[in-house]
Amino acid sequence: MSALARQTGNFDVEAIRAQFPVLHQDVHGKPLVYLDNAASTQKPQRVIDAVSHYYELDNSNVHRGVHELSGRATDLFEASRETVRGFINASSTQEVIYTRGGTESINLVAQSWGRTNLTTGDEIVISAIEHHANIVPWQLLCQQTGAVLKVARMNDDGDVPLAEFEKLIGKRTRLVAVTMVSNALGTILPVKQIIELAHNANAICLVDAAQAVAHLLIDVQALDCDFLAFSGHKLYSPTGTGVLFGKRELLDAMPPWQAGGDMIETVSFDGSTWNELPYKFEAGTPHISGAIGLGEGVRFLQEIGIEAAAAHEDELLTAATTRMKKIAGLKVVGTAKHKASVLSFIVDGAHPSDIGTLLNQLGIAVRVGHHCAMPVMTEFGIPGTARASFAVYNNMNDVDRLVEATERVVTMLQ
Ligand code: 7TS
Repeated sequence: MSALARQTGNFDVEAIRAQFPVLHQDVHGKPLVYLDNAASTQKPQRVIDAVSHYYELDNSNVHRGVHELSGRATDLFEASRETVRGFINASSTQEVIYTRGGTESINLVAQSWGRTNLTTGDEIVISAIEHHANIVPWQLLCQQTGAVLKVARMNDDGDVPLAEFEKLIGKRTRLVAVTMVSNALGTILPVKQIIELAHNANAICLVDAAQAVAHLLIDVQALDCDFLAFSGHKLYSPTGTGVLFGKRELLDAMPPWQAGGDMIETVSFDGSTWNELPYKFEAGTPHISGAIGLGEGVRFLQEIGIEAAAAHEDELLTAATTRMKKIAGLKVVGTAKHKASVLSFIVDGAHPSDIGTLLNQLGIAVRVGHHCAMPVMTEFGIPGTARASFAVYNNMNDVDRLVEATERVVTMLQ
């Protein structure tokens, strides 16, 4: 029995691959190796089917109709919310708000909670390895409120030691906003301890789980996070979908941030009152087919088991890292002890975009550039990296192809 089979029971990567139609195609005459999963994962047939089934048979607006189709659409839409609730172990579906994605979830908190609660001199603490989506909304909020942004520094491994947060979190801290997994480096941050530090200082904590949600078990009650944000499209689900989890007492006290249909209880020209949670934060017709697809994407991953998926991805990441490090002139960027899914690298004398372009010619999809984490690149003094990132359907053949192709590309570029 292989090490993987021992670890993960009956995990069968080939059976999983078979569920992803997009993987079975040639690119530039070579079978596609898709390693751009940190940007967006592919979708299994059952997610595609759930979306088309809705359009073929149930298409209608939600929450508004007494007719059959609207009832079915609403049931499917709300069943997905319940699936997501269970997946992150929120205590109620009222704490699960549908958004357009992780970016929108973070902006919602910045604009609704932030503008209501922050004032001049209050501090927001983030880490040096955040995606722009967990930097720029706080910069805007600081401009709007006079709050101050503090950044916990990273070390040469691309890790952010807890001591860096301890240094910064204090009396003036009102919010700590951190990623659970860095998209550029793969670093896993100890969010549970960071949340504890925030709470000890009477601050709240938002976790950006965009990169974590497909790779790490998330239990919002065990973590005790106040907000948690993620996107559906990195979770085997449609683009344009996302979730904001928020603790009920916080959400209850927050004003709506977008206004229109569905989010109201009553409207008159003298004023309006708000709908109950989560609808207070879901103005307008939502992405119904997307939410239905999101529920199916979550069920897909739940059936595999996130621990089994993570063990498989770790095995691929470890094998790929060990072998890539042996290529002369290649340097892995991001060498933290705890990592998930992401292998970022640079090659002496070669620009990352040339590496990506040549790998593409060999049928291999990786991402190149700053990965919307420009401060990370600045800190390392590099323009960007080439980034391979693994999902549950990648296999050892993908690792072999990546390593062989990179060896070839490096020879060509040096
Ligand atoms: N936070 C992290 C850690 C991310 O990796 C991303 C997207 C976001 C937030 C924003 O998610 P969105 O779905 O709203 O765009 N990261 C990437 C990436 O690494 N390559 O493309 C998108």
